[in-house]
Amino acid sequence: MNFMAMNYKNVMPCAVAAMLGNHAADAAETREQRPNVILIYADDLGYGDLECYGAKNVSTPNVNRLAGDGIRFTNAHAAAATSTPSRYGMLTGEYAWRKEGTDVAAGNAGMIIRPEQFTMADAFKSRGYSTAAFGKWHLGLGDKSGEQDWNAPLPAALADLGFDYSYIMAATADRVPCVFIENGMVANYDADAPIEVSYVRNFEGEPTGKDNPELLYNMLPSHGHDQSIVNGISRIGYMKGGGKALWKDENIADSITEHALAYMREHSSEPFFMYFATNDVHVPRFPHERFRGKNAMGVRGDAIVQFDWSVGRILDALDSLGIADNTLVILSSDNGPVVDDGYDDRAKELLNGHSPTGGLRGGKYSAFEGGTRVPMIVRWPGHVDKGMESDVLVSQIDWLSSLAGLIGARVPRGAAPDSYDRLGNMLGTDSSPRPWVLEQAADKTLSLRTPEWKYIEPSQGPKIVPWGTEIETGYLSEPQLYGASDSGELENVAARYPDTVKRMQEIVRAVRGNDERLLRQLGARP
Ligand code: NG6
Ligand code: CA
Repeated sequence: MNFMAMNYKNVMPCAVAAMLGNHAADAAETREQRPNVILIYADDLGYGDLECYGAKNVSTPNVNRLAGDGIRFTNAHAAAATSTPSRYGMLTGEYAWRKEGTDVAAGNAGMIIRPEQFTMADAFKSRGYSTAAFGKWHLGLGDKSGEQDWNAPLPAALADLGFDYSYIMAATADRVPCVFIENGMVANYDADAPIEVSYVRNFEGEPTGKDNPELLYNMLPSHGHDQSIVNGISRIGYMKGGGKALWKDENIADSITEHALAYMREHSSEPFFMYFATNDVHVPRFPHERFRGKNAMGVRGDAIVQFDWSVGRILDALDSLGIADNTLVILSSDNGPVVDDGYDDRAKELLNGHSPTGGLRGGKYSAFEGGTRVPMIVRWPGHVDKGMESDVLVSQIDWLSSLAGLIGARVPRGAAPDSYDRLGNMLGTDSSPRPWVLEQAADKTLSLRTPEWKYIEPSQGPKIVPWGTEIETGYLSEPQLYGASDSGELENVAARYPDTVKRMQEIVRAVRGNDERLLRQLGARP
């Protein structure tokens, strides 16, 4: 199959010609600019969960608008199939499997990216940008796991990673502490309700979902999630206190979005970088009442609509501030979708024919494509053509170096070792695919995808994600190879193409060993 010829569709031929013809000039021009950059990063939003990616039963007009004004990628990948390693890779340009302690983090994990590491935010700061992070963090806070004093400024937080301003959730909505952290301190701190957090034992006299199910007035767990109760929902981990600082689940999207809008208003006259990481559509799905009960798919559908609403608010703000043309917006997701992720929210029963992965096999956690192939949309009016679709192979691991390239930031030697400047792919000026992308499943099994193939290395884990999600892991004790046209990864052809398997294994070995020379020898340097 000729992928090069297929890379750009839905575009008038003259637009394609103009775009390709001006490639060099465009690149030179864009590299001298400092547009605002907004990363809209959804949580657990699947490849098939947006209307413009074929979602059933849900309309996402604001994301449609973004896609209509930019490029919609159909072969974009997160670096990992769960949040912490995916975000770690995206923000540092280093694969998470290279570093210990990057699995799904507890809410009291110490800060996983260390202050001395170079991050995407550092790149923007180095070029005079104002930088900010909103929403889901899930990369630890403070110096040491389990030793934070949540009642005082945390000794290590996002300011140490290049973010001037941050308003974040420490981990996930299903993990304590259930409070927002603003610039390294609990937001709306309530001195009458000091906060204590433990992932080891409960605090005396505090109810839990396990012992006090009668207190779960908002939602019941289906798996795990039976420890501390906040807002009638039990979570992972134990916490005490919080008082007025505790979030209300139905207001999380509003809080995150309003803080982001305030930041945009304040910084509209200087270049800014904003990492806008939504809680939607992660569990517990508890959208605001104004989105509730409207969707055939129940709360999971409502949460997708709420996500779309947040996107709309950001796009509207860009318009009303008059900065839309000078803002590069990237929208994507941290990993693939899951339906039952541990709360009894009827998401599975109510799918009504919708496929969150868009027909891909597996889902969140898994080595199959459903784990890591995600939506990705890029808009930059005047620089990226409108209404494009691209099947060029891209990975979030390259965002750091690509965006650094865009704004002329220098990446220090040794930093972001896995991130390559593929800006041309992102902006649609270069249709040559990355030779491969590497994906990490929940148990760190690696998969390698090239434009023609998908290889999954042998591993020993269970066939199905063990905690009730019903998701196929993709783990098998022998090598798996699927042709790109077999997008459902149904026919393992490894035995038929031993040379291809061997080559893919060599590439994985070269990447694992950080062996640039071998990569070059293999003709596989991105
Ligand atoms: C799992 C949780 C799941 C989710 C996930 C992390 C259970 C049974 N499951 O352990 O609900 O929180 O971790 O999701 O507790 S992620 O998107 O942040 O990686
Ligand atoms: Ca996630």
